Amino acid sequence: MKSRAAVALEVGKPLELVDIDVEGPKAGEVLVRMVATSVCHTDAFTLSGADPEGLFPSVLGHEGAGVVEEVGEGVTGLRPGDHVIPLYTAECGKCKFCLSGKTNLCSSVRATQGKGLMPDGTTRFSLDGQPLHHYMGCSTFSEYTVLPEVSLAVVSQQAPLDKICLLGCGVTTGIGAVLNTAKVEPGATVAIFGMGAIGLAAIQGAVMAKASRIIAIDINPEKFQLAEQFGATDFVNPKDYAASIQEVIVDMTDGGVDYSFECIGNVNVMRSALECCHKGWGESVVIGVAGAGEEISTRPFQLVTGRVWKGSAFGGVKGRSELPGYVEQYMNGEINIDDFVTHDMSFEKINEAFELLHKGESIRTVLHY
Ligand code: NAD
Ligand code: AHE
Ligand code: ZN
Repeated sequence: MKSRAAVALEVGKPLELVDIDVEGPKAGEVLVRMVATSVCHTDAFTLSGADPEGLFPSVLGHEGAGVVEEVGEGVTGLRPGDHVIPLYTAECGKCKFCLSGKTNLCSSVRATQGKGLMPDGTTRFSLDGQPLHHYMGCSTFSEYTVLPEVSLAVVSQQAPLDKICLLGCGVTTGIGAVLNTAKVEPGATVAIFGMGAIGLAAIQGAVMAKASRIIAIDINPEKFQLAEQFGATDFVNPKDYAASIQEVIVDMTDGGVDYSFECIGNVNVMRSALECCHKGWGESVVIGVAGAGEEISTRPFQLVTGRVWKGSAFGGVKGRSELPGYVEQYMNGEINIDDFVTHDMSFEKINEAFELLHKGESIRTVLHY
C-alpha cells in the first residue's frame, strides 16, 4: 500500500514528504495507522548525524499513537480497531531480560531493531523500489507503519491519541526515571538538568514522589516558566555563574542533592549531574542520549565516596504491561500530558516541528495525520 511519510533520505537534510510503499504485516507483525506523532530530541539527534549509529535512508519517529489496521499470521494479542502506542522498548514477557524482574529492556527484537529492520531481517518500507530503514522499531513518521506485536501497547479507546502519543517516549521516560529508576522518596532533594519534555516530565515525577526541593537547570531561561508550573522550586541558569554548575548546586543544598537527572545528552553535563550529588548516598540518572562512541568520566573517588551513577531507558517502564496504566492515570488527571503540547500542526509541517525543537521554542509539537 501507499503511505504518506516523512523520510530521512540524508544526514542533516530536512525530511522529504513523499508517498512510500508499505508491505503488509508478516507473521507476528501488525500494521498500524498512525493518528498522531510528535518529535523527540532523539529523532532530531539521529537526523543531525551526531549519532554514528543513525541509519539512512529511514523513516524516523518513535513517539506516536494510532489504530491497528491489520494483523499478521499468529498475532493473538491485538485486533483491528485496537488503539495502540508503539514501543521502542518491546516487551515479549519471555526473554531473559523480561523474566529477570530487574529491567524493562527486552531482547526479543532489539538486535534487528538496531539495524533498522523487522525481526526477520527485512524492511517493510520502500521508496521508488529503494529499501528504507525502520527506526527504533516504530517509524511513526509514516501514516502506515509495521511493528512486531511485542512492540505495541494496547490502550484505552477513550484516551485522545493526539495526547497519549507523548506517553510513547517523553512523558513516560521522565516520570519513570524518577519513580522506577531512582525511586525518589518523599522529602528528597532533586536536581534536573535540561528542561525539555524529558526534564519537565522528571519534575512531574519528582512532584508525584513528593520531593521537597526540585531544582530546574537550563541554559535557556525561557524554559523556567513551564518548569515552575510543573512544580520546580528552584531555577538555575549555569550561564549566570562563574563557578561550575556542580559547585553551585552543592552550595545551594548543604553538600549536594539526593538525586539528579541528566535530560540533555551532554557528557560534560552528565559529569556535573553526578558531582552535584551528596557524598555518601546521592544518585545520578543519565537519561540523555549521547552519540555512540562518546564517553563519560569522573574521578573514581566520586563513586568511592558513595555517589551512584545509573541510566534509564524509557523510564524503566515495561510498555505492554505498564503503559495502559499510565494512560489511565492521564485519564484520571493524575498525569499531566496536555501542558507538554506547546504546538499542534498537520503532519505535512513536520520540518517546522524539528525547527521549533532546535530553537528551543517548543516542548512537544503534536503532528496530526
Ligand atoms: P529537548 O531538546 O527538548 O530539551 C533539552 C533541554 O536541554 C533544552 O531545554 C536545552 O535548552 C537544555 N540544555 C542544552 N544544553 C544544556 C546545558 N549545557 N545545560 C543545561 N541545559 C541545557 O530534549 P528532550 O526531547 O527533552 O530530550 C532530552 C534528552 O533525553 C535527549 O538527549 C534525548 O535524546 C534523551 N531521551 C532519552 C530517553 C531515554 O529513554 N533514555 C528518552 C527520550 C529522550
Ligand atoms: N545510539 C545510542 C543510544 C541511543 C539510546 O540510548 N536510546 C534510548 C532511547 S532514546 C528515546 O528518545 C534507549 O532507550 N536505549 C535503549 C536501547 O535498547 O536502545 C548509543 O549511544 O549507542
Ligand atoms: Zn524519544
